[in-house]
Amino acid sequence: MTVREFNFDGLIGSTHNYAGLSYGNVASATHQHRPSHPREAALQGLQKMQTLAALGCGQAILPPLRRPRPGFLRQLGFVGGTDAQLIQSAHRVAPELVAACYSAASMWTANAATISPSVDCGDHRLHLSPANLASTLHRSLEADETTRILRAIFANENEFTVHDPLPSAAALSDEGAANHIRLCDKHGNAAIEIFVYGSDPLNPLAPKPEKFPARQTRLAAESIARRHQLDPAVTLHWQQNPVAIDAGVFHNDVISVGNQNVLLCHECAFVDQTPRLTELRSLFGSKFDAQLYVIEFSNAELPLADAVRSYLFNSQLVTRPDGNMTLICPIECSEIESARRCTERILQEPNPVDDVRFLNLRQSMNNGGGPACLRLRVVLTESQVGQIHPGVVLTDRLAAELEVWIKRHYRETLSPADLVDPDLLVESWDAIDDLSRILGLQLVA
Ligand code: SUG
Repeated sequence: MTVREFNFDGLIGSTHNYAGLSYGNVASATHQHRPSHPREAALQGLQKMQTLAALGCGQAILPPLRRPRPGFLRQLGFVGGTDAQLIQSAHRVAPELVAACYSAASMWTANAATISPSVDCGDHRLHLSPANLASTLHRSLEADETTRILRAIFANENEFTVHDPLPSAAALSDEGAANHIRLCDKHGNAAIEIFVYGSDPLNPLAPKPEKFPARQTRLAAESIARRHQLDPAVTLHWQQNPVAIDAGVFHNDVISVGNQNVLLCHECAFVDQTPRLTELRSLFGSKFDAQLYVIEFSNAELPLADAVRSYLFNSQLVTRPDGNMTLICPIECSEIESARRCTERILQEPNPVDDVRFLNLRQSMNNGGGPACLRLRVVLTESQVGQIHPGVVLTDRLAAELEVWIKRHYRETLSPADLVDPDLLVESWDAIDDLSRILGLQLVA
């Protein structure tokens, strides 16, 4: 069957700012309260999408959520005649709550949902489980809106099932595809799906991080695999190494990345890594007539701190139409010596990766979001491609329109104090109204 992998990138929203809301995310804490550059951020993200499209990869966008979301402040008991007054009064008491209602974090669409292509699923529909993002307050506000948008884009119920997010409970905390790896020989064949969890609330004896929170639970991952009707024989649940979480690896996609028959990982990625990888090799060998390339990096080659600073494993690994692979790295990987050497090793060793690109995504990186955070992978059959909402597929024309839209609506600079500026609210909502028109998609509930 002809299939195509699409990357749905988050179009970076006009309220992109550094509020330091994500405990355990080192970059977010480091850049807290610094001015951000929303226009530059969005153009950097668009540039990445265009690079992928030029490589021949399927490229689409997920729109930013409408921010601010003053209804959240009202739910928490704040009052104000107008939304601007409400925001100002809440800001006097709790600026971090105002930052949460202004957050543009939906840009990191690797956390929007977990996707299982139809070929992996018992009912042969493509399953999407929007993430509840229950472990951080600002991101938990994304789940209902993301679900609505995914239902509008993947509307055909004969082809797609968009589930509700899992109940928003600590034991079911789910961060989406950032903790999910799909390995196979070809995208069109049923794959091995690996779910990586950070904590196992039903097993008090499981190892735990000591410093930072584990965001993904085993119970959430198992529930998603069940809903997606995955074959248990090729569905693996691995635990993320708590040492990595304590070093700032808040999602698995900061310590490993897989695509088809290639898995890049740090030696500190998983609990019991050696037996896990042995099990994977044997499963892959029994299922596919293709070689699995596991490229593991030692702590000596790439200290954990450098893995987190460079975001090497948050590179996007994509298959080009010629069958070989390109690694889209953050530019930091070319600047940090250890990470740069790792990219050289990948190119030197025999494996399908023959091209490495370094992209400047610093505005997103400063909040802990690299190339792979900014995209949600969706493997679609030819007929499913025709069923998604066409307005979100990136064409040259849409890219040009988005560039004009960004330049028209986005500020150059945003400081934390600007979040109480009533003009920012109006500007941000106008931008979303205009985007609804460009995409032909109703973005306001
Ligand atoms: O959830 N940052 C995001 C970054 C998400 C990265 N995604 C993946 N690894 N897939 C997060 O921590 C920062 C928000 C702030 O500080 O304002 C933030 O939410």
